[in-house]
Amino acid sequence: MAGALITRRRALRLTGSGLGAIAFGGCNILDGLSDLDHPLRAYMERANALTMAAQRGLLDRDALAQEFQPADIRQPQRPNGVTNPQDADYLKHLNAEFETYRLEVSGRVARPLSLSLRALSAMPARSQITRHDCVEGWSCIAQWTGVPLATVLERAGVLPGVKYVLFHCFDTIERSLSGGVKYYETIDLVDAMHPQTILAYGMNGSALPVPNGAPLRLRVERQLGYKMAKYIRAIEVVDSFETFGRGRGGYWEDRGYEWYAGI
Ligand SMILES: Nc1nc2c(c(=O)[nH]1)N[C@H]1C(S)=C(S)[C@@H](COP(=O)(O)O)O[C@H]1N2
Ligand SMILES: [Mo]
Repeated sequence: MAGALITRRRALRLTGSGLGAIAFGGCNILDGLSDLDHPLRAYMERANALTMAAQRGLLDRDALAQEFQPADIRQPQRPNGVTNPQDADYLKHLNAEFETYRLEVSGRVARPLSLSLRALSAMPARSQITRHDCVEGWSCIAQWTGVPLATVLERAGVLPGVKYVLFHCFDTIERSLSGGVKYYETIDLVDAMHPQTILAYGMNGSALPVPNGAPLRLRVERQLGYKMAKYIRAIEVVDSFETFGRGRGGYWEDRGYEWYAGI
């Protein structure tokens, strides 16, 4: 997979420099445009810059996050945000050692799913040692093991044209008289299908601990920590996230953070 990505990167980069050569390397069609101030030339330069920018955008979204070695894991993953959900449905599953847990997959899919942890761990697994960057300014390297989100979405059969994957979490992050706000997050299909985007049930060789999101948490390695929903209850494939929460695509996004938290 990495090989294919690299080949694609190289192909795109070559295409980019090829365009540059045509536009600025004295190609015939530009012979009459040697005047640097010619408006058509300025237009073409701008068009080329746009093409390059679009390609870079593509490259950035497809590229793999850096992976590390076991020796790089120097400290436990620092728990952050909610670390001990007290929600009744969560506690029920926790007390049953998550035997009763089912990941619900619904929304714009051909086949809604209800997957036990056993079913999830019977699917092809991926492990990766990556760095978690929190917006608060700390990082931790840990090993994450889980099932690629792409595998689950392929099993559910995402309908054509859908844009986002919404993660509903068990934990109430903010309490209020009306019952409180539960954590939620969204990512787009590009990140959802990325090979390093996994639903993790393992961390540093053990079952995912409760403070880090047991039984299931998202890893979306090209973005900041707040995108990585812990305590995932359900996944919903949606065309828009405007009707959820305050409409910005996540608990923290609703409070001013960027929706795309690229690193
Ligand atoms: N459900 C849920 N997911 C969450 C949070 C949370 O409070 N609740 N906090 C987020 C933030 S800000 C970070 S940095 C990471 C923390 O993951 P960790 O506890 O494994 O370090 O989880 C993210 N996902
Ligand atoms: Mo964070």
